[in-house]
Amino acid sequence: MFSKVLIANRGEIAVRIIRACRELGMQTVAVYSEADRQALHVRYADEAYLLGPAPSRESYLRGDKIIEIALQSQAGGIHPGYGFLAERADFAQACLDAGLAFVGPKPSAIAAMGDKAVARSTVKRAGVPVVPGTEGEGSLRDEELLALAPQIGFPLLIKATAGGGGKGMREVRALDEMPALLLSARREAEASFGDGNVYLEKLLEGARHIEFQILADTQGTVIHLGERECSLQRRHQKLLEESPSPFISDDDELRQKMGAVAVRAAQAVGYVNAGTIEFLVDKDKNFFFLEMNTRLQVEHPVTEIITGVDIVKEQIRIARGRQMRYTQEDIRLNGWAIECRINAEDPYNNFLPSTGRISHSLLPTGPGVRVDTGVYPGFEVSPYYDSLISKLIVWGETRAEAILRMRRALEEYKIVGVRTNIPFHQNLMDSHRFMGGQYDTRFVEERFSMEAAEEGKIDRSDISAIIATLVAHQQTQRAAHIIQRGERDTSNWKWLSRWERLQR
Ligand code: MV4
Repeated sequence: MFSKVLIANRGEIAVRIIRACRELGMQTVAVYSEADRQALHVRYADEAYLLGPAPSRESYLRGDKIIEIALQSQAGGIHPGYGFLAERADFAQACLDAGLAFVGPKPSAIAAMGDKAVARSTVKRAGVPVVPGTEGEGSLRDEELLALAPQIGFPLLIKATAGGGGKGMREVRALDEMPALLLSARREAEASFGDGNVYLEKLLEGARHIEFQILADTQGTVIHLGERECSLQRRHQKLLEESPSPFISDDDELRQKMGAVAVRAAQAVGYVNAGTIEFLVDKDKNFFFLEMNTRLQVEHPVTEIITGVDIVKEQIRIARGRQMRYTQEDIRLNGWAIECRINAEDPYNNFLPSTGRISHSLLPTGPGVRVDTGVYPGFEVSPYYDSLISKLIVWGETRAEAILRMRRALEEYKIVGVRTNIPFHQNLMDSHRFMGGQYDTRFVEERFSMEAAEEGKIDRSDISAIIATLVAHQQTQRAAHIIQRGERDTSNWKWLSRWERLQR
């Protein structure tokens, strides 16, 4: 059984994985690019090896070199983190062929879920609801797609079978615009994935993006760890995640139903290790399988915080062939967790990536606060990788307490040297729609602007606290009661207790 793990990643997630290994008493091997000589993950690991030049293609995507380093350093397993090689079935297979454990699912499960059309038909056969669309897994020609489109109905979406991240996705409002959109979708998919194959799905408008965390061991036990609300995103980049989802938080029956379906979807491909089932949920709480992510996700901490399960440690135990330490009945959701992704980017300039040396930094601490970071004062943020520099996660007994705590933590957090999206998160925490949990996947792009948020910011927290209470409960009689009372004292504590009284 292996006791040394190579971490095939960088940044905050590499540090996160090293910490889990350390707690398990396992040795760690880091790999790094020329841009990451001074990186935190290199310092934290027991050993570190240079992969090559900064561009990912020449470093973190060099699966051959990474396997070679694992063998030389006598690591017995490779943890891929997220991104880079995490969802490459060929890499997972190459690890197994070299006699290394891959801390993740089997190559066959990665491949089945990686092809979105195969994933759709596989889970559908297992009784999982999917959005109406084209059936089967082979490639369809334009004439066939054009003939099927009217049966599915408009508006619809063209999606790349190799897809993910919205690449190669096109909205089609009418049949006559479809040939041109098919052409551009195929071109984009070909350029992004080297595969121009596409399929069709009916477009669900104004839906929420809710995902379920799955854990499965090699003995056949599959459990879910509840959901995460991931609708707050911009251009397919998530900005904030929370658990539970405000949309289903009070509906445990729906949660258990979706969770059971998520487990069934994972079982349909013989899934082992940690994974995530993404659903779209419409206003009427109908839910549909969207895709499965066959990796550890950026937002896994919100689930860890409310379940108490260390997902990364559990991943490693599972990869060592151990039985899971939990059954479904052991899993309880306690309180509320929110994660803000802190990116080196300028929210006042179209979220343009920001690079440079971090000269000073002060991390928020104290009760209910966790920061997963890959940087420190003196570190140079380079343009070669994604702009995520840390994740700020808070826990509260209730959603309101978590929001107030996040406000406090964002205020404490100081980073000098690069621009960050912290001001964006601060404005978001003051947004009435966010406070009321009333947002879908279009919210940030269509209804939120930094300028509008900052107009009349004087006295913002008190005013917004009252309005949040009202917005969240505008349909209820009890909310009307509060308006009539017209109380003036609106300190955070009063707001909190009032909101919580209303939510009971
Ligand atoms: C959809 C959809 C609406 N209807 N499918 C976006 C990326 C890819 N993972 C799937 N995506 C979507 N698929 C149907 N049938 C809306 C989206 C979508 C979305 C999904 C999750 C999170 C954010 C999103 C933002 C825009 C569109």
